[in-house]
Amino acid sequence: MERTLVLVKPDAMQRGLAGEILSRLERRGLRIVALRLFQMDDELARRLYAEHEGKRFYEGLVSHITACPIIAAVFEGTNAVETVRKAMGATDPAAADAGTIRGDLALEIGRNLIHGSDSLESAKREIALFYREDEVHSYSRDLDRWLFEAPD
Ligand code: 3AN
Repeated sequence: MERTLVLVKPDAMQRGLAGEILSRLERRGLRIVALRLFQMDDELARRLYAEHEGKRFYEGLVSHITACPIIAAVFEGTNAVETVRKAMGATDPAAADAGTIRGDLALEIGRNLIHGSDSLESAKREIALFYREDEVHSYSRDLDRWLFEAPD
């Protein structure tokens, strides 16, 4: 079982797409183990996007992600990191496949609706930016045995 961080970004919140985005991931079978609505401050945004510091789109990225409340969620499941990345689609929605969140619902790279951790290592770092360990829940659902061959 893997865990991954998902952010429903300000453009998605403003467009009323939070439910749709969370629902797509939940219907895939992933389990929500943490969820919160809150507004990121400048410092947290800069920590989250540290790898992009200095790039020409960096300041725009920071001001966009802090523009209004967002949803930070942790999803858990088999191959959660890769599964969420595939469901998101390519970073640039223009290149994202139909059937993906970005390919179906977005047009531009700076308005691409969703963030998902890009590796297990990033997921661990990013989850820790948003949640204490005891805020990420461990639980099972009755249907898990119909989704996971080895639920525990
Ligand atoms: P992803 O969100 O697919 O993991 P990253 O981590 O490379 O993509 O980029 C983080 C965010 O930075 C993207 N979601 C996008 O909003 C923004 N971004 C990345 N590359 C560009 C770019 N070339 N121009 C504008 N914004 C970009």
